[in-house]
Amino acid sequence: MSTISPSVKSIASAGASGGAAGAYADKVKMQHRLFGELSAMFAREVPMYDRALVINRVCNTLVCDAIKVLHQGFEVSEEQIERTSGERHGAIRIGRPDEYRWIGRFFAQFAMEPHNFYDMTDVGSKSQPIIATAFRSGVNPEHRVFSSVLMTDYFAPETRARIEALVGQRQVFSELARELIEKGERQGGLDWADADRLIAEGTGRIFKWTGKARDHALYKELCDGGFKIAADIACFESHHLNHLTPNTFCMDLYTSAMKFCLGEMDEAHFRMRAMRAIGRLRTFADKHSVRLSFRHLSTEEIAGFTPGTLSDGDLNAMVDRLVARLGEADVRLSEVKHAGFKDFTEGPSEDTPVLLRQDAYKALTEPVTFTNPDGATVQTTHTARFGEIEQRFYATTPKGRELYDRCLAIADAAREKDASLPKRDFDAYEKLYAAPFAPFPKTLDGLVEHGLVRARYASTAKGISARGSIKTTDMFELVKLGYVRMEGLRYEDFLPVSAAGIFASNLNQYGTKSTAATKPTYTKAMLEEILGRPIIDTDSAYRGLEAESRLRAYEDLGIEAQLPEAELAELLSTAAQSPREVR
Ligand code: OOG
Ligand code: NI
Repeated sequence: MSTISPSVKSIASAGASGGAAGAYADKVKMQHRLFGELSAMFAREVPMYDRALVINRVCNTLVCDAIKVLHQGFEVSEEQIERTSGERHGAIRIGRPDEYRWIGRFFAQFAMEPHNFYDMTDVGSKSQPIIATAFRSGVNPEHRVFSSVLMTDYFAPETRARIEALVGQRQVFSELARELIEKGERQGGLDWADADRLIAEGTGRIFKWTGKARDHALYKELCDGGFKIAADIACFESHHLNHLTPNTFCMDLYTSAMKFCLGEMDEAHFRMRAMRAIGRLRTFADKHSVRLSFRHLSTEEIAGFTPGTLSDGDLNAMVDRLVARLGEADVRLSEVKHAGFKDFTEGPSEDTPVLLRQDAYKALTEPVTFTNPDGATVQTTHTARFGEIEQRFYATTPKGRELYDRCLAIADAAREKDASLPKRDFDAYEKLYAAPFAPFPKTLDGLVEHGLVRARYASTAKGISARGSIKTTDMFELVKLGYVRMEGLRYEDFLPVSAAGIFASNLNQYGTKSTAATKPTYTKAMLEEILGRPIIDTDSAYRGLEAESRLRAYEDLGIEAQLPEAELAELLSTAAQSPREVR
């Protein structure tokens, strides 16, 4: 009898959402509906967003066409592309601790828990008076919201008092929203009618852009004093989304398509870039990367695909189709008011599949009506909302993360030394930026072998039928024998340095130095206190997922008893950190 199974099973059932489920709406389904509605809201608010989604959809479909050729047997329906393209992350900036706690309680109704502590006051010259966490599901998350809260004690007492007085006047959560959240907490869930009411509170009030603000004098003073972030938070009426980011299957194709549609890149140049982006899929779109983007497919199904060749003729035909489609009226971005696209993508070089890559069209200048304390109104503009895009890759181990941080620092420095290179000679720029990432292997096998990224393991039918004759517990060996299948774990979180870059670039202000007598220090415990709930550390969560999958695989193969006792104990305790599904 296996010594592991009882423990694994008890780990697996601990923390499940419990008895009330069933009577109420599935929280993950609620989450999908919430983000569908938020996306529709944002599309109404920001025409650029809506059109960029069409471009993303066109590019993603083309990537699917290429993968169909490269992996015979790969099938993806329109509906699945739609679903995969529905993944979003948003960002909100909050003014008061009590508002922040309501936000935490709101997201908990949608099975979204706080993951990681991001201290934005501690990122060098890009520092902002902000601490944050991101709300998402623990298991297979599709949506997330980076949620920050303004730390007013970062400022000198007089500024602090004015910010607090202004932000203290508003009530972002209506009485109905608060009642619904309390009801959900009491009952352990909400029925669909209540769920829809709560979602409507989100799109109709909590996350909605109103174009209305208060106290223009204070706004101006804060902006001029270098505290744009405080102005962006304190003077507005809601926790409006400042961006809502879809995911792309191919960053380089999407960014070139955007620049082409914005009129920043001519057709000949676009053709060249599109050819290269799609052509690179021949190397990069291996089976493991297909699994990263298409989660409706199991590793088992993907293993069954047979390799095909994408000819230059195929490539040409695809690019022709793309150019024709992007010439249509619905994606003529040059006709929409905009501030252009960023010159380069943040994150690892295009050949290094770790963590995430992000890019964006720049923040739009939008009309705002200020109401002053004396009742007078001021018509002006505010520039903060922008159009991010992202592509997610493998989650790193601490060793992988450390290597990434080192490579990134070198690559960033090289880029800064010649800031106009991306515009002058993109090829040369790509080479320059990729060179520092050379220490990273470029495939999942290599990355796992060097202990740089996390993976998940599962026994195969072949392995199970070999039960009793298996003589090794070495995972690489087991994978080689075909007894175990490996897949990379996708990185589901944010990166403080790149988040800091986003604050800096869309506020058009590098960072804010503390004006308090001594700069306060902030801790995860402080944010947990504000939230009233623990913040999950995702390093342990990824480690837990990996360990739990190992245990299961060993158990399926009947080789857990071959593990040294200490190793087994270690695996069991690590596996206990694995996130539980809440529905
Ligand atoms: C949040 C920035 C963080 C990301 O993708 O890193 C973020 C903000 O600008 O409020 O969304
Ligand atoms: Ni973002």
